[in-house]
Amino acid sequence: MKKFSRYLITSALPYANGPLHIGHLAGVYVPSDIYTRYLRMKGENVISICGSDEHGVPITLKARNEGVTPQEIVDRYHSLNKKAFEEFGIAFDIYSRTSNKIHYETASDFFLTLYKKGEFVEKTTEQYYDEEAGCFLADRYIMGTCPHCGNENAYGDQCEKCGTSLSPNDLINPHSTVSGSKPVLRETLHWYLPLDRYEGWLKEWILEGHKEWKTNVYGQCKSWIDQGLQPRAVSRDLDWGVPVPVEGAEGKVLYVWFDAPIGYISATKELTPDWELYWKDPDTRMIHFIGKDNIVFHCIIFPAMLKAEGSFILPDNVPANEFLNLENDKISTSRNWAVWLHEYLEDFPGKQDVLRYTLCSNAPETKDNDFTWKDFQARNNNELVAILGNFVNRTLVLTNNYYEGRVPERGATGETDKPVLTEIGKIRENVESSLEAFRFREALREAMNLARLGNKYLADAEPWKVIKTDPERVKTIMNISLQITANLTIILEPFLPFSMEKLRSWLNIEKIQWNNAGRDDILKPGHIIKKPGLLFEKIEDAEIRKQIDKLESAKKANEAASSKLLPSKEPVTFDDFSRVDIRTATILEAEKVPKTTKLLKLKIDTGLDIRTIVSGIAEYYEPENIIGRQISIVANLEPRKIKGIESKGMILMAEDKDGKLVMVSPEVKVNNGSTIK
Ligand code: B3M
Ligand code: ZN
Repeated sequence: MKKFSRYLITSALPYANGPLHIGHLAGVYVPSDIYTRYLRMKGENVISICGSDEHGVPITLKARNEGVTPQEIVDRYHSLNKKAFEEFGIAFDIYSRTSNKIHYETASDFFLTLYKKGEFVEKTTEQYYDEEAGCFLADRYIMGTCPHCGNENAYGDQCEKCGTSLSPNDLINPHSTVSGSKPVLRETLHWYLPLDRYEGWLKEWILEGHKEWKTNVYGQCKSWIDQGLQPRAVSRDLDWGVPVPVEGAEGKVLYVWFDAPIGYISATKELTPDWELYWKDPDTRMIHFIGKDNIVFHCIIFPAMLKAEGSFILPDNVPANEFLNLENDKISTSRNWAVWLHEYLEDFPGKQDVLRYTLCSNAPETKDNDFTWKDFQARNNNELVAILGNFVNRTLVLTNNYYEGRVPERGATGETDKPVLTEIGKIRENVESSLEAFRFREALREAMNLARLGNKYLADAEPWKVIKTDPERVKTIMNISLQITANLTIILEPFLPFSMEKLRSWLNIEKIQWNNAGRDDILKPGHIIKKPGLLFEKIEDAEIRKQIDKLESAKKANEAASSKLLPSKEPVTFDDFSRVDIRTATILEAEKVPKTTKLLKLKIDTGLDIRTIVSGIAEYYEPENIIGRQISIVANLEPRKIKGIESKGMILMAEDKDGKLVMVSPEVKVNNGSTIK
């Protein structure tokens, strides 16, 4: 692989509209920090960039709900999150924010460069406008009845009940969440990035040029490109964001996903006057650390923006992780189903490395993975305490007891010593190749093999017995064990920075450069070490019970909240009801709708005809499991286009106690087309 002279590491800018949780750390920030620390230990020229993403509708919505300004929201969470990253040792070189002046200037200039080059397509479309509030309505500011499941609180972009992704025009009886009034359609001008024009280049750059990218990343890029890229609007009718810097754009701001990635550039400008070396010199290797939901923005849209601007380098790799679940359920801010970083530190003060270790050991690197408190306890007690902590403690205590802390001379090495000394070098190479391949779970497992090696060596050599008969032999055993301990401070530093800082202080050494890892003479005879403390402490069942109880009460609170039945609707006459034609039908075929996570396309036999229905049930049913199922449908609903597919009718679904949708089916097989009355 090409040798680069410097590294630019970016980590996804978290939205400043809520606290950070373990999913953020596992998906993005622990891997990014491991890789950055590793590069620094190798003496590479590396900068690590991050900051708060402070625009976007979720922030303005939260501000409105709390009756404060968006600035107050982002100020609150910017400082909370910045502090949480610092407390977890996520060692960015800068943690900036996109409400900074330098970002407004940088994003405006970037837009103007593309605008003057004629890179944008200008298009006037009809959007919902609230005449009472005097503003255009972004998707989340419009609510109405979902045409699929009848949920009366569906948003303009999505029905959170059945999961169908919607556009505002789909909603029945839309109303503005700002004034409550019925919005009207008004023309509005926006600027579009013509991604379709970059399809050929993206095919070449990614599908041909970056076959080495992780399969989950490469696969998602390929499916987006193969489906054909569409122009994307880069502006919105909002009053919170970077104003569109051209004449006639009053009341319009840059779309948050246009301005946010430019936040990496503005943060770099803030950090160093040499920012152009990092962003424009082809000898810089740029790596984006993100979660899988950000792949399209970092692999397709932002690179197309950089390509269109023409003077920037492109990302060399984007090792995106999948999602972390918690106790077998999706982490959810709104359901308070999370382990919040600031709360973790209240319950486990000083145990940042235990969480870093667990989240790296279980990282969702190739598929979604699950965090459980039981596993957290096991990782700590059975690995950190019983292997790493035990080996280090014995080595340092015995050195203090036998030699008053002085590193002993090593005598002739025997048959049990030589393979151990060779293995130290091999483990360093294995850790290095895993880190270079962004396989952090594997790298950590390999690094822990060094602690396993030391633990076994000491247990087999039994210096506490041999000391009585062969004290010279014990000097060799302890010297080798001390060299292993010194090696651990190097190869575990990227993963467990707090613990390795402690261990270096007990060994009375400074941080050692990576290229010394594998050596068996780091600690010279006569070097004096200090008395050790405990590197890790056992975590008791009661502490874990407390965490699981916390989650149980969150679940109960959610059930209480979601069990509130929707208020009954206005009465209807029998004539009204009899106009709705509800029938039984059977599912003949089922498949996922591409580029959506919630929609299934079904071919059904209604007894009257064979037709297609698109339904937001992909989160609850696998296509192959519902072929042949008998369902109930509204057969005479006006046909509608959903993601380009004509859907004729609606499946009747009910919500179970966990808020999951289940089919409403006849209790026995009946003829298709049988009227439900
Ligand atoms: N604010 C994070 C998210 O989607 C998003 C990342 C921006 S990185 C430029 O949760
Ligand atoms: Zn719905």
